[in-house]
Amino acid sequence: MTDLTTLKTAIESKSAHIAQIGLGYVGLPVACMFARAGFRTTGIDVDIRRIETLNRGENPIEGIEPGLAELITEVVSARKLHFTTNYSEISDADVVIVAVQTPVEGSDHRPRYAHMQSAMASLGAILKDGALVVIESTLAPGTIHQVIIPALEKSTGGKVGKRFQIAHCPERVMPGRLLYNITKMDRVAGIASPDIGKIVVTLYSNIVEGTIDVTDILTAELVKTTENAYRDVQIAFANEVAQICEAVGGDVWRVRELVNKSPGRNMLYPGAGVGGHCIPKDPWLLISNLNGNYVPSLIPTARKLNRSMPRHIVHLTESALNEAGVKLADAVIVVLGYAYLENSDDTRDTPSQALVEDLRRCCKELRIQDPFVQDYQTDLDTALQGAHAAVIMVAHDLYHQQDWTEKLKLLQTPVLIDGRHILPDNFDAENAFIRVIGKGLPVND
Ligand code: SAJ
Repeated sequence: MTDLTTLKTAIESKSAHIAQIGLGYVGLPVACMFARAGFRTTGIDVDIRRIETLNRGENPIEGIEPGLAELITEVVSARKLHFTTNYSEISDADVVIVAVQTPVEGSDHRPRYAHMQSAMASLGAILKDGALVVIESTLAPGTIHQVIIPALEKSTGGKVGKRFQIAHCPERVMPGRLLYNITKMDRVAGIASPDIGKIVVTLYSNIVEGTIDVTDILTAELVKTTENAYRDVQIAFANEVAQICEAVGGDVWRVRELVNKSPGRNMLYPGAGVGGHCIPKDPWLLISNLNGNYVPSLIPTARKLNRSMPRHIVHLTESALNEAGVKLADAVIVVLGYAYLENSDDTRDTPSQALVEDLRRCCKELRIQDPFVQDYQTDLDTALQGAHAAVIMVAHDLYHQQDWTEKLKLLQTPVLIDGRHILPDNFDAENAFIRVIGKGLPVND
């Protein structure tokens, strides 16, 4: 039985064996950083191809991740970090960090914890007595106590606080800044007792330069889901004001600029939609475990408004095509941008998917161009050549760099829908049919 003193000493002396379950955007950099800090570390994942890639010292994560590829090579060649699919290789782990996905699926937007429960069953069967289990995955409030602890008590046959210790340290990563965010951002540590808190702070101080804010487990679950629900509501507000401006002939970009001069205002950017692995999911996690004690309105409404933005872009496209004398059904349309975020290849929950599915049903031909997404890296001019309309869905640098007056000459009809305010405000729209999100057409007085 490892008592807390033994565990604390093992972590302080770096003799502790750390296991990382889940080697995605969160788990992989965390495992590498603990290995670089000097801990013997073992990474576990169910994806054998990912394990083989990693054991060759190669980086399986797409996109631009400064420092990650080099770090993987460094710690694997120093034999500080080993990857496996076999849970028996972590039966002597003193600390087990868990970062497996917690998706929200179906029309009810309920969380699906199958991956997590499977991991807890496999882990509990081999978990070392007294080991510390740290859940980094984003969880609906109450999940540690209602799902994780019961699953681990069942698979270990023991009790939390005795057979094993538990903590919840949600991550704040962002594609493109994985290592930077883990290192620099403050980290919330949800713990069950002050003694565990001291141990968790000692552990994470090896990789986190930011402040480690110790709190109770429920608060940690609430903070993570709330911070992303907050962002989703903020973006929804910007999207609503954009549509108000369109309706009255205003310019939301000028409105936002001046609103944000008012103290305490920080209106975010309207756009063609909200994608990614966090923002679309976490608001649903936050409100998924209320047991009828409260019926939320703002958060689900914001979610639905943001999910409606791709359809709004379809309406703008149809409006501009009609003005140009082209029916949607006869139109060849180019969608510019399929990633969910600028200058990224990450397409998880991308707004472009909903737009593409909508347009494919009602236009003659659909083309997709994205400089970062493997399947769509066609040359921009080739993609534009002969089309009736171009629809900008992502603010990739490539699209900012174009002379759109020239590019429009490649199209059969000069129709451009700007879903991310790429066009300069002084863009000469002479003889072109332009729609910019949040910029209304002149309203007849
Ligand atoms: N978006 C807008 N308007 C905005 C900001 C974003 O439409 O003003 C859209 C983006 O185009 C994208 C989606 O929302 O489709 C999400 O963008 P994001 O900037 O929030 O990027 P994410 O999804 O990588 O968010 C992550 C989150 N971090 C974690 O969950 C740990 C989020 O909490 C952070 O605020 C964000 O990174 C960040 O900016 O660091």
